[in-house]
Amino acid sequence: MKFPKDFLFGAASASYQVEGAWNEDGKGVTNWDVFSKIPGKTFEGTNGDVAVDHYHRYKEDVRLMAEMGLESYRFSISWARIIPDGDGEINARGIEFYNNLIDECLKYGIVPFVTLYHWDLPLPLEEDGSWTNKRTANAFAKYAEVCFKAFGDRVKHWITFNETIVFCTLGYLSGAHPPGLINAHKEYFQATHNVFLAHAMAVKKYKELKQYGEIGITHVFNPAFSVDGNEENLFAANHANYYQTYWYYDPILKGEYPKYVLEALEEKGLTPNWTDGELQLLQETAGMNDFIGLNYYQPARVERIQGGTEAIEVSRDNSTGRPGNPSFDGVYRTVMMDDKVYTKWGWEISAEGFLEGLRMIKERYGDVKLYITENGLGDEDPVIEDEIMDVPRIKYIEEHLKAVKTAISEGINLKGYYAWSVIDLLSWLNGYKKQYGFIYVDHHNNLARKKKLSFHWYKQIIETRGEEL
Ligand code: BGP
Repeated sequence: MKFPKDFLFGAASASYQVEGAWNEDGKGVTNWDVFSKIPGKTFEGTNGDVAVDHYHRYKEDVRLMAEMGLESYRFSISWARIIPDGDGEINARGIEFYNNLIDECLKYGIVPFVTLYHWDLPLPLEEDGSWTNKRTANAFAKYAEVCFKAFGDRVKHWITFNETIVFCTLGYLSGAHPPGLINAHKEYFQATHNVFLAHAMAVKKYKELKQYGEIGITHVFNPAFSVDGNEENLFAANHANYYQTYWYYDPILKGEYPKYVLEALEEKGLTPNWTDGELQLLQETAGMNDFIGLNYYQPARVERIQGGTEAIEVSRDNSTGRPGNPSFDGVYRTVMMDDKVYTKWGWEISAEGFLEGLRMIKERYGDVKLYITENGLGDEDPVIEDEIMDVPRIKYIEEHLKAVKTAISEGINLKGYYAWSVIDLLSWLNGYKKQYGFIYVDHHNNLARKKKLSFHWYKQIIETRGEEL
């Protein structure tokens, strides 16, 4: 079977991780411009000041994407390029950069799939309470409108937010991302609500503008499975799904929060500060979402914690996705299992978990349109006689694309796949050491680009529309 004609084969990036040019052409300073420079926060003190210089080399990069046969490029807009202080004047040079990037994609027939927020927040908003302040949500809605009006004639696929769970969990529970708070439970839930609110406002505005494209949100897709058939562990996995998945997906797709979590928050005094009008807006806009984007890297293997709350021990290292952390409420812990396979960074490799999770999504949310907006292997790529032989990446993507194919044949409404990442880029907490791209960037030779083995492989997959998978 070939993949359906309307299925998009893509790859992704994010502004802070590729662009560089952090203080050029009127761009405002962001939370990450500051946070990454706090000693100890990032791997070997890496930051995105230069990143892989996509800002200046986007033409070369898009040309390589075209050569690979890429059908769609998912990238994010840096809010601070468009509105430098987050909530004020528009910067024409910022608009110009993204106009150029979009036009460059379209020149080759590459469909731009645009994320409005991939974690780089203008500093004045960060300093004014970040996502715990409703001002940030309102400012986001205005920024989104500016983007729809500037780019919406050519951009027909919009993602409001990337992975709310990550920037809120790392920002308010483990302190590994800005604003760097630890165990701030109340702020954590407040921030998530304010993001959903901002999303709802942007979706409503987009529909009012009648641009006839599609809009949705991208969430982490981290389905939780019990380590065994033990009742306590099964309970723990269900609990994890409520907090890690349904809390995020329900307000978007069902327009309301899951009661199971709401009741616990009420009891603990953690209910976000919200108005009836806001809750109504979530209801009103739920049906307007055209799709949901899933970023899948690994499932969660979960066991019940016996004997009360475990303190979260906080470090950069245990915030990088490796299992082993207790949940914030001390109910469960994620674990590594002897019979599973892991990447060098301890992320489980499981295409089966992916497929099972997709079935879970269909069961709970019906036929909602899905895109896999990220999936890929972080590795230190093997170099053999100057060639980047990233065979493990090929294998990883191959297995996951097969799962996508099976899902489609089962009637799951999946319309595209975006590998993370199109090019090697800055990993937020792991520097340049952890590679994901089809295109290699040589940090010892003026950031020169080079095609990896996976580049040729993905080209072939796209050309044959995955027939042999
Ligand atoms: C996702 C983010 C990406 C990217 C990816 C890989 O959570 O959306 O921006 O960073 O994970 O993560 P890492 O670089 O930590 O391996």
